[in-house]
Amino acid sequence: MNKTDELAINTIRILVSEAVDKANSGHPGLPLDAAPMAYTLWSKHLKHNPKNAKWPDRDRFVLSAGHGSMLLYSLLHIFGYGLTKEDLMGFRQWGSRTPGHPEYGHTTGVETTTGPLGQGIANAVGLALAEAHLAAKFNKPGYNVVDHYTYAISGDGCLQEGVASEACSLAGTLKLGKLILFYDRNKITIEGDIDVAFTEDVGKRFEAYGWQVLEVEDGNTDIMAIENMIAAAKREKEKPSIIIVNTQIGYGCSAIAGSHKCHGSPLGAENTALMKKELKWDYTDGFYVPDEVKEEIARLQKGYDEQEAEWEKLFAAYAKEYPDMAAEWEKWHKEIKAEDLINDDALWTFEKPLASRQSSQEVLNRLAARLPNLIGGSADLGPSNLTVMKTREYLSPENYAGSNIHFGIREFAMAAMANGMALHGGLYPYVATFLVFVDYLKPALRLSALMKLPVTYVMTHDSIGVGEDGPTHEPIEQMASVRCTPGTYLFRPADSKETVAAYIHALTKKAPTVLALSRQTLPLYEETGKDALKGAYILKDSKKNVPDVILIGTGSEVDLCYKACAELSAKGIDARVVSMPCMQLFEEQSEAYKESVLPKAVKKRVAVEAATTFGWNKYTGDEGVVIGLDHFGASAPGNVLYREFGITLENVVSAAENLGKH
Ligand SMILES: Cc1ncc(C[n+]2csc(CCOP(=O)(O)OP(=O)(O)O)c2C)c(N)n1
Repeated sequence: MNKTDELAINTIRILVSEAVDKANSGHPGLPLDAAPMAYTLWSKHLKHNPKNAKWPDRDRFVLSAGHGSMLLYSLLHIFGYGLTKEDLMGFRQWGSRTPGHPEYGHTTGVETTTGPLGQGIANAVGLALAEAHLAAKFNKPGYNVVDHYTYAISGDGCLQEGVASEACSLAGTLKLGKLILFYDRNKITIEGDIDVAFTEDVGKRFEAYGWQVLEVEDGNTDIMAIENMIAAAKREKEKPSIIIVNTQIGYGCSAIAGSHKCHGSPLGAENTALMKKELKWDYTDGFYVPDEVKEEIARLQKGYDEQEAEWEKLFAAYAKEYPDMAAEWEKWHKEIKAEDLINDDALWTFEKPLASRQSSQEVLNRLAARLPNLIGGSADLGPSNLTVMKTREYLSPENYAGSNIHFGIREFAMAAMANGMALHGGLYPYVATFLVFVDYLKPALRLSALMKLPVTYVMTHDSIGVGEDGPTHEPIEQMASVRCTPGTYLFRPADSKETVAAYIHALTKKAPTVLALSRQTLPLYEETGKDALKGAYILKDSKKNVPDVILIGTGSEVDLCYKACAELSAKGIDARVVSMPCMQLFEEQSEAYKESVLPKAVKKRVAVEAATTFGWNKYTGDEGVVIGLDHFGASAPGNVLYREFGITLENVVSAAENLGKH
């Protein structure tokens, strides 16, 4: 091992153990053993520029084993991403830029939020897919303006997670040759040796997925082997590569090396001192980066500057020769403006009632004609979710320019990949499945929210209206669970125009949006429209200034409220109908607006939604009533289920009539 490389690797090891010791919390084990592979990658292969962390053609690096965050923070520190010694000293503390697990948007140079094991790998697959798609769209002979690799480091844990298997299987099928995964095989997880729960041959598994499998015998010291394997991975153009790097957890400190005890506990002053001695670390200052390492990084930085300048030159020549393409590039890399879509009348025009999944299909296709960077698909339910963009081709290894994606039946990976595609930049991804299966992808939806990514979740078959497929396919608690996820919006449109509003919101809010869409036909109301972008609004007002009763509905149940309003009127009860397609958005409106829609003085309120009543009390109060479903559904025609479970016009009318009588 070259002396400077060795010193840099040991610098990382010492920074890791000092920071974890200082925080008295964290995971030193994996960073100590993965320092050689990470430093070798960063110093010898990674195309990046610490001075411009957002350079579009940089290689992407994902630390999927997010608990090893100090490894990433140490790299960001020594490579000059602006993370200071003080930041490292504040590891895991309130307000620091070095939280327990890497957080996208919080720390410059962190490409994705990781920590929930396995998802980082799926993000990396999404990043690599985005690269392949953009390269196919934009590159011209002699002008590879999109040409970068995606690297990820995972441990044993990530590779035990199902989401990694789902994503890697698809990556093999899609032949994502520029995806390179390091498997830090230290054979230790929290409960001890992996043999107690993980004895499969990972290499053979990946071979079966269609990956190139490479191995480094001694990842603790053999930098040359690591470097050579990265080069071999880069040479393979068709298959993604996994580099199995055999390591010893906690390498560098003999007192703890190889033991699960160093996975997630500080080494402590004594062992850190021992490690310094064993690594011949003579410096007395804490959190110290030796001059030789600084000089080496300064030398590398020159190369980074040149690399980016070359790309800028290449892009300028490209823009000259292909001005239309350069203009297109600009368009793809700009945020979508809500106003442009809100004022686009053609987007809002519909002729006849449709199921909201059909409205969604129509809107998606109208948007596809306007937004070239929409990309997405379904987890094998395209014909049911109606999520195919008709004028676009399917993406395949033969045609990365396609933008309809067959995700296969892999909901979790689909959503985590969409996060990766959104993170890449240049693309607006959407994913689709049945609403009931939101549970299969929920952890990725949570990370879309945490990272504020505008991923669109098109979730159809939104209620017992599904009918004959029965309770396994009928969502009950799903909408409530999405609604209570911070930073996440659930839109349940009542008709086609509300579906337009839902899409506009989804594409222009820095957050994920779940569209809950019906299988069955919904009315097309005259009164619906742009007000849906306020989350809730008066669809049909009472004659009096202060209504006798307010009926609140979402999606298919707005129809019941609308009809009930007429019946109540005939009985002399003056009702207001409020359509509430998105609770979370309504919550963001001004107090005055909220009061104008739901005046506090009106206590007689009925909410109707064919799902759990959980959460509705907020809008109906102690004196109101919620008509919903606090049990599972059943297998029968949808209209029979609505009748049998009492979600009927008759019940809405009588609930409204009886309010205040008891
Ligand atoms: C989805 C998920 N489940 C559980 C955890 C808790 N957890 C954190 S690290 C870890 C073990 C990881 O083992 P490995 O990847 O081998 O890392 P190493 O022991 O080498 O640090 C577990 C179970 C998590 N972070 N994410």
